[in-house]
Amino acid sequence: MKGSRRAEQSVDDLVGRAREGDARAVARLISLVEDESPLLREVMAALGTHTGNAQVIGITGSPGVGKSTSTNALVSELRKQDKRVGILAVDPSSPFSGGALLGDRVRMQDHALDSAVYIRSMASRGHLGGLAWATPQALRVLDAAGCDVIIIETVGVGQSEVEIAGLADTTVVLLAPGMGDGIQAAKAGILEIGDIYVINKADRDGADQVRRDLRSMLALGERPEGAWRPPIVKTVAQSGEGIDEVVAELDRHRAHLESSGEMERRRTRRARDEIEAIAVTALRSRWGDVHGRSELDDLAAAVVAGDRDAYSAADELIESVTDAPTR
Ligand SMILES: Nc1nc2c(ncn2[C@@H]2O[C@H](COP(=O)(O)OP(=O)(O)OP(=O)(O)O)[C@@H](O)[C@H]2O)c(=O)[nH]1
Ligand SMILES: [Mg+2]
Repeated sequence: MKGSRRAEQSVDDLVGRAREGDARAVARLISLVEDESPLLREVMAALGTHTGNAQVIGITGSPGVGKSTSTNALVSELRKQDKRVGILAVDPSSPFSGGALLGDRVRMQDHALDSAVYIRSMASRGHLGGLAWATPQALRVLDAAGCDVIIIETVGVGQSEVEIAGLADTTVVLLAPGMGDGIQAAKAGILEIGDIYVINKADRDGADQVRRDLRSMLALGERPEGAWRPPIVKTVAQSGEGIDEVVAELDRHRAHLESSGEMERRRTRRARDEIEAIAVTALRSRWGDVHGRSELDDLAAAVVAGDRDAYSAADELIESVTDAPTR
């Protein structure tokens, strides 16, 4: 009892400090997410009422296309507007945070000492629920911590791109000349997920060709009247050229989401996915315990003895697994 009260106090304290923008408290809370801590239930209950303000931007694209450099430049632009920014660099393929993402930190170091910018790398492989489970929880933490804008950067590896699109209000797809992106675009299904397309490395030859290819591919998809037409912006992330235009398009897209009711729909869909991911993860982790249970042995013995059938045994097992409260 005493222990749980202490845990409660520390959760309240952590949440309180995170809400004041204390970076260490934010870091601790996101670590609880990464560790799938049993305390998360309390954390989320405490955070619940303080979220829903942040604008969530997903940035995706092939490795090396310039996502981190663009994020760095975007943050500079957003800081001019005095916005608090959270950055989640998610590597869906790596079981470790840090490591492969170290380079990202280097490219974002313009903001390393800015207390209004919070940068965090997160790994999601190895998590039972993967990206779909961990990222929304981390988003809630950053949202509650007062971030006006949260940027999720992920390395584009097929499914993860689509998952990120599901988590963001606005998805920015980066392409660059000389990366064979024209073909990749069609393959990875990014033509469906981009709200804004950015052709980065416009200082290189071929940017206009990529733009033409992309424009004709986007034009092939039918869009209903009044629907958002994804703009294409050219940038040189290293020098910051074109980044102001990206920010303007982000604002325009946000306004569109709000006026069309799409924001509400996206957020509701997100909450639904989140609930589902939590529920499925909880069920799966409980299911993992079933193997070792004597109950299963007893049911098996009863089936072998002809005392009952396998279906009713399975029903009983499901009931016993789902009766316990969710952790
Ligand atoms: N010429 C040119 N190079 C750029 C531009 N933007 C980024 N780069 C370079 O491209 C390389 C990759 O940039 P990153 O920002 O790390 O790309 P990324 O998409 O985050 O890469 P991953 O996280 O590894 O997938 C770096 O060497 C950047 O300096 C640009 O606009 N023009
Ligand atoms: Mg990167």
